[in-house]
Amino acid sequence: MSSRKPIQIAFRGAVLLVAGALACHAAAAQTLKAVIDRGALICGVSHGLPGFAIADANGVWSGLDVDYCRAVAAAIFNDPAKVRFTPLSAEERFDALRAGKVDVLAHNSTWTMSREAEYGLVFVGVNYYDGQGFLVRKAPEIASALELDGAKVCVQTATTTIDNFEDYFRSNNLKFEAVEEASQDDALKDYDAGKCAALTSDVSQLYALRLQLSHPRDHVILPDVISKEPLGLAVRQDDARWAQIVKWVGFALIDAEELGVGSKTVDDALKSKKPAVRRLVGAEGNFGEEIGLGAAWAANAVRAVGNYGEVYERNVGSKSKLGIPRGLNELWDLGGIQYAPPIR
Ligand SMILES: N[C@@H](CCC(=O)N[C@@H](CS)C(=O)NCC(=O)O)C(=O)O
Repeated sequence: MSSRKPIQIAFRGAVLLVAGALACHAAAAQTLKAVIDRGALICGVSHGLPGFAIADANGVWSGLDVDYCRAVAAAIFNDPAKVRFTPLSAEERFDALRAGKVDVLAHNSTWTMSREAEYGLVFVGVNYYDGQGFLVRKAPEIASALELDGAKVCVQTATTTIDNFEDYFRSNNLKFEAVEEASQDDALKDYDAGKCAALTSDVSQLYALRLQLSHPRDHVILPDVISKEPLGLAVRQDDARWAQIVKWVGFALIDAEELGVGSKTVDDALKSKKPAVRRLVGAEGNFGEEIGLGAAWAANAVRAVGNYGEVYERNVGSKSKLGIPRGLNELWDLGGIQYAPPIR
């Protein structure tokens, strides 16, 4: 039996508790170090959604989410190839992030309050402002989702999609039957096989999914947008420094577009006399160092993937098969809502 007095034992216990808490905190704040030690960022992405994250036959990934992962890798390593992609289902994505299987989640995920609260994560910006819509077979009698009364609708589970869709039909007093699948592929197959009158999903996904149908031209996306789907990257809540890094890489891509700095002009920008450009590319100030990176963090990210406009156009915009107009994702000073705080 211990001969120590209770007060000594209590003191020792308190010291251990404090030490434990500090150790925990230190461990949590180590994502950047873990990434550097590993020599690669691990990014959780979708299984395969054209425009956002998809691997080709050689295993080379592309997409808007993929480019954000590459931009973070470039900001850290000056090498956009230092990233490993972990495909995750909609159901497993947030648990995988919480469990530390990925450093960042870039999975066409909608920023919602409950996802932050329940999964201990934080969204660090919006890389695509989306909304939910409906894909239907072209038919003169269906011009709006309000005409889908009594319809069977194909939908993927474990998404915001299914909740929005039920809210919309109920609030408009419409009857519906949800044909649910755990994967988007199966929901698409059901729709293509004629099991449903409509497929509902984020509008950007509908553009991508339509291309995979047997006869894409026979289908239209209805004009109704029934929800707000701000899609963004998420990280764990317990590493504020890491959240800052991923957040500011995203902001840098948007600021770069606003300042007219792109993948082809970033080296000229190093010689610019404009203060905001000089701060962005690291010619003035020590913004990169302040978040644990090098001075060229943003210049390296932009050189690797381009500014936000380039990333958008290449993956989902006019230069891609999807051809989605910029719309809400245009910069704030050009009529959209993409807006990044200044680097200063
Ligand atoms: N933005 C919505 C919808 C996301 C969504 O539908 N994701 C699908 C389409 S990529 C997905 O992750 N599918 C992959 C899978 O479940 O395996 C959300 O965050 O819930």
